[in-house]
Amino acid sequence: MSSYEQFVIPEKFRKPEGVTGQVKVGIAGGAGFIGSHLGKRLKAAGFYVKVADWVKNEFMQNDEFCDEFHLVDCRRADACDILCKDCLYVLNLAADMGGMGFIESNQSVLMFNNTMITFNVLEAARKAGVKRFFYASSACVYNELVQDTPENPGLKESDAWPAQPQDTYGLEKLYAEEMAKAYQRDFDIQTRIARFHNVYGPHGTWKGGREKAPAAFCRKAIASTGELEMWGDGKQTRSFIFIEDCVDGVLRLLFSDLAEPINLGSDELISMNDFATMIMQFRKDGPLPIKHLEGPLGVRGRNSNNDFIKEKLGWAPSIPVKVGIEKTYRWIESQIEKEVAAGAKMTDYVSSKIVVQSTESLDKLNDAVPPTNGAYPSTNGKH
Ligand code: NAD
Ligand code: GDC
Repeated sequence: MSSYEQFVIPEKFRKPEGVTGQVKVGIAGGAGFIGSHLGKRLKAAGFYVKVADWVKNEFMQNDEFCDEFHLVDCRRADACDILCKDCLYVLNLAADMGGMGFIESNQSVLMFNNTMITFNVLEAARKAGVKRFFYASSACVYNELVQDTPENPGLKESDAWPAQPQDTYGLEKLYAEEMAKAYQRDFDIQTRIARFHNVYGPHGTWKGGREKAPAAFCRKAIASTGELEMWGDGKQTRSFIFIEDCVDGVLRLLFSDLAEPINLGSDELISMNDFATMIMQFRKDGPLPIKHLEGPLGVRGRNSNNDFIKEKLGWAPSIPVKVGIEKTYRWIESQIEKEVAAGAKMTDYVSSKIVVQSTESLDKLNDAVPPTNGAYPSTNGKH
């Protein structure tokens, strides 16, 4: 089955017996990249979408992806109660997250923040009587020892245990998976867990340090002139899933019977050198030489094994990376054009930053408003 055939949510979930009016769905982190795409899709399917996030979406008005927006901090139980009230389904997409320029240099703060979010959203969902719960896990849960060569044959779901994730980001995700599984065993709540493998597409973070390789390479390919900078020797490998496949997969999983964590990733393995060269084909004057720099590298090779998702859902992501990355490139090009017209310089975009850890978000835990000065750089200070 092609991923271009969008999943249609079965009527029994859109119009369940005994529910009058629109079914309410809550999305924690719903102003973020994946959350806002999901909100848009759920709204179009007829759901009433509630979003809780501590920032506003940078690229869309609230009414494009939700019916109700709560500017709140999901590390707080009271904020999660507001989100989950009257919802039949809740999706937790909130996390203090980013690519290699963020997760390796922010280990303590992100672990505290994400643990608080994990606890509070799930417990608020139980208290509110939510029936189905989705948790956004990550390929970062996998044991680093099975990712130490570029020729990764594909991580199977069982490779997560025995556990040795590389960073605290992955360890927290693994713990959160176990918490969601325990809630399902013990309480009247169905939990669904997907391990995302590097999701990319329009509206994703593309600058500031939290962006991942797809957006970073597009941005650099557009702005660079002599050489394109890259962390590492470029022989490290990954697979990348386009946002449309990701949204489709989340909905297929949420409304399925599959209660075990599954991979939601592409199995199209590519080296960073080949990926950057593919992206540079979109430049008017062709590819540039690559300049290899020291930087945070992550694992040596990571790929998704999709046997389990094919067996259980009869579907797997299939949008070729070349197709998705061109759409992403054109979108980033339009963002850069806008910023340059407003006074930015092309040279601002040729290097990637590493986000330095700050305790600002910890110090503001009990404040009514989220931190504003760069603890969450993707907002550009807008709240
Ligand atoms: P994102 O940063 O665009 O979205 C996360 C959202 O969570 C942001 O809007 C952010 O403001 C919000 N958030 C963070 N802390 C919050 C808090 N305390 N209270 C309220 N809102 C808060 O990232 P994304 O790419 O959309 O990722 C969504 C989820 O998927 C995250 O859980 C992430 O860890 C997971 N994931 C993403 C990828 C990927 O490649 N994008 C890969 C693996 C896992
Ligand atoms: O950041 P990322 O896409 O995350 O990096 C992929 C590879 O690209 C790394 O080896 C990195 O060093 C290299 N790279 C080279 N230049 C650059 O300018 C750059 N920016 C970035 N970001 N990378 C560059 C991610 C996690 C996510 C998420 C997914 C799940 O790890 O960071 O939070 O959970 O995994 O798959 P990646 O794929 O290592």
